[in-house]
Amino acid sequence: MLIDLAGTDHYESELGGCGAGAFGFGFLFDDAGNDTYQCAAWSAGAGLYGAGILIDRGRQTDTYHSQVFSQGVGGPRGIGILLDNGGNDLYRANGPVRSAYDTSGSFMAFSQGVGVGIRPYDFGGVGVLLDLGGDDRYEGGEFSQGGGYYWDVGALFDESGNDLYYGNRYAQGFAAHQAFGMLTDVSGDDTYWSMTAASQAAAWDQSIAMLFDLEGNDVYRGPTLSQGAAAQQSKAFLHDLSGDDWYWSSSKVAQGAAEDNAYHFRPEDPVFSFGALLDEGGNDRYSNGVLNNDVLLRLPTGGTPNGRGITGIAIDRE
Ligand SMILES: [Ca+2]
Ligand SMILES: [Ca+2]
Ligand SMILES: [Ca+2]
Ligand SMILES: [Ca+2]
Repeated sequence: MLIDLAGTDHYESELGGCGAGAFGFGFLFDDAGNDTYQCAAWSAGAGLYGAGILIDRGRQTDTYHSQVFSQGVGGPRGIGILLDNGGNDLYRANGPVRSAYDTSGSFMAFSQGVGVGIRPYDFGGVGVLLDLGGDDRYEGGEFSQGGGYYWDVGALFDESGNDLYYGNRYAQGFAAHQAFGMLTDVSGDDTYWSMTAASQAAAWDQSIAMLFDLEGNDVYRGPTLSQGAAAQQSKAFLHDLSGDDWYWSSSKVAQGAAEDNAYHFRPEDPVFSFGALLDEGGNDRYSNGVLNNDVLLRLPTGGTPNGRGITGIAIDRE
């Protein structure tokens, strides 16, 4: 355990640091100051076969720099929590660990409120990132910002402020392979920006993913399988409760959509996926043809194999 009560501090580590537990328990508490946490992997509130907790109680600006498996990550049978009490903070986990998909210019993160298992060897744990105030920047690579991968749970909760969420494949409320992931942002005018695939309430392979934004005029900019989109017997839900919002996607498989179900599809006992987007209030714009105070219901066309096709619902209420 490390407890620091004042001053502007700089914490630095490679593998396992800044409140990390591997086959054990690690705890870091910092009470005040503009702090920097430069801890590379399995760090900053990270647990695998154990628990790691990082609490920053001060309301000044803090900087969190990691590479992978950090900033509120629950690895196999682990619990990881990162709690920041306020301030305009920077969370970065975006390189240089190379992409899990060999995507040039993309990096593997598994960070910022993420549960991660070692598929198929062992299931994951619980990873949580809580930020209670300030205009924050979340910069993540693949698998970041409230999500689960392989039998686990991950969540990111941001209480207030005009925040920027930037991620890559599987980000901002995602779940893959029998997992649950959620991103909740209570207030502020927020920007959600993700690239490549599967973001902003995106679920894949018997998983559940959610994104809740309660207040503010928000911008959602996502790739394919995003903004309430599910595939392979999954469920996804994006719920924005107020504000003038803009939903943009590079794909039709977005904004209340579900696609392929080939993984576990049996014609005699078919199980499908479901994607939903619900926006309540405001003057909103959508790239996929949803109108204000209207419902866009998309159903599979006849004869598609494995229940494949863009299916889902988008509801806009004034
Ligand atoms: Ca903050
Ligand atoms: Ca916010
Ligand atoms: Ca909104
Ligand atoms: Ca709205």
